[in-house]
Amino acid sequence: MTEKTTLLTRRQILASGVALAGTIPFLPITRAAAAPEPRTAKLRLTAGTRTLDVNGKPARVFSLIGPNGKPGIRLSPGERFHVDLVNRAGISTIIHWHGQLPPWTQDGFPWPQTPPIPAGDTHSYDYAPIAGTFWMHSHQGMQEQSLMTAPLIVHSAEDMRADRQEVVLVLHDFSFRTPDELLAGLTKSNGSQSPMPKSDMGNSMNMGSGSMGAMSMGSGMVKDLNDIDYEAFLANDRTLADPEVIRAEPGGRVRLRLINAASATQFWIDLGTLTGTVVAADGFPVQPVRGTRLPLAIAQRLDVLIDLPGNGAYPIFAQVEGKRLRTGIVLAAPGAPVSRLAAVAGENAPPVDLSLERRLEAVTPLATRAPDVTHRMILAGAMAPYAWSLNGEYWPNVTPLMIDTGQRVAIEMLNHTMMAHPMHLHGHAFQVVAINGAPLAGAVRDTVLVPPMGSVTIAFDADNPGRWAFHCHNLYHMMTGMMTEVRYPAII
Ligand SMILES: [Cu+2]
Repeated sequence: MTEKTTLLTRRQILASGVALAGTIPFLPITRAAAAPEPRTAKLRLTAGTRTLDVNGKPARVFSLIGPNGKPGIRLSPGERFHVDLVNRAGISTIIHWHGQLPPWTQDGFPWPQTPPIPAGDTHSYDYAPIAGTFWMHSHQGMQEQSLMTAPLIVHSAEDMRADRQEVVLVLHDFSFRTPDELLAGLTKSNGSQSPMPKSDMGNSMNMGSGSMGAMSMGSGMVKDLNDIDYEAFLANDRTLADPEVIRAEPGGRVRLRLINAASATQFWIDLGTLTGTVVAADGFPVQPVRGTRLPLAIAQRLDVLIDLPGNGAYPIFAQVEGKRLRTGIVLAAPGAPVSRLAAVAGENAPPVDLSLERRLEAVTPLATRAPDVTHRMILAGAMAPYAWSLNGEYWPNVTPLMIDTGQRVAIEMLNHTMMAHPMHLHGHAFQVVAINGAPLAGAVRDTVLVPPMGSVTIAFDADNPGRWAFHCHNLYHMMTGMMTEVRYPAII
């Protein structure tokens, strides 16, 4: 709670009328810099189960509870990720620290060398984390679909100086059906019997109607959206029927940490009457970009600075692409009345796109260098039969992409499908260097959306030897094949 202390200290100084100029401008900074004393004790993270209330009905889901009894882990500047993961979930599990860059044996992927943790066992992790907004989720079976996810927030020294109230917003898609039922519905060949409204749609040009979740692209092409009709969309585990209300100070300055932890849903963040400033993508700082409606693909994060303009209540919505459905939270001044919010927006949201990606620019880009090796990857697949592939291969029957330590590696991803694919590389932060063939000095991040029939090129330095998963983060695409391995030599 160092941050809170620092924050209050500065606010108290401000409230007392003492000018923060002249002799003491850096008082809070000095305190913040001196305050974090790296803990040597291990933190305890417990994988378990819990019961959520979703629109009045109980739902049994997984949980990841940190040392303070809240979901996930928050680290102070300089603190190591020194964690005992205790498996009380009643089933073997393994947790991936999404976007972090640990040695590969601590990445939380079920390689033969790093098997899942049996029920009842404890496994220890110890690595130097990178600062920013990250998250954690199971990489075992379909546990992530059952909400085995949580925030992983690593504070920087700059965070502690900034005097901003931190608000974490985690998004989920939710169904009372099990992930197995949902997957079976998608892969069932007889679409007319399927509970999935899109299973008969395929990769075709003929539009369905009603809740089909497809959208005209204006040129006669039809883009597929939303494989699954979810029953609820959660913001910090709650729907808009009973949203979380976070009390901000009047004129409050907020750092909103957005995490799309959904299984198969992409959102538009809608700040309503507010304007935010995007300052980080997937945890990595970007040059500031102002905006009110921000696309957030599956597994991505955005840090958005918001200065509340008054003493009112300000909803932060997340609207499902291609639909009117939305979820959200409310930022409200103390005592400000909060009116009931409609869970349905006035019109369908457009498909999540690269409009923001094109504007993002890393604060710390890769050093200028030509790639030593360029891998080309074809993203293929369709709704019927429901199966998705990379370079024609279906996980786990894949040929690893071989890279070598010291190389600058480029991967050109060509999407030959009518769906967008949020592609995530483990163990490396990459820079987005081209969109549809047009060069870009874009964001450094860990997950990028490759739009239907579009292409995105990423580049990174091969500096973390190991076996690394590279996959679509739409979990039903991943489960039906859209995953491969990036591997260094001499790692078996
Ligand atoms: Cu995909």
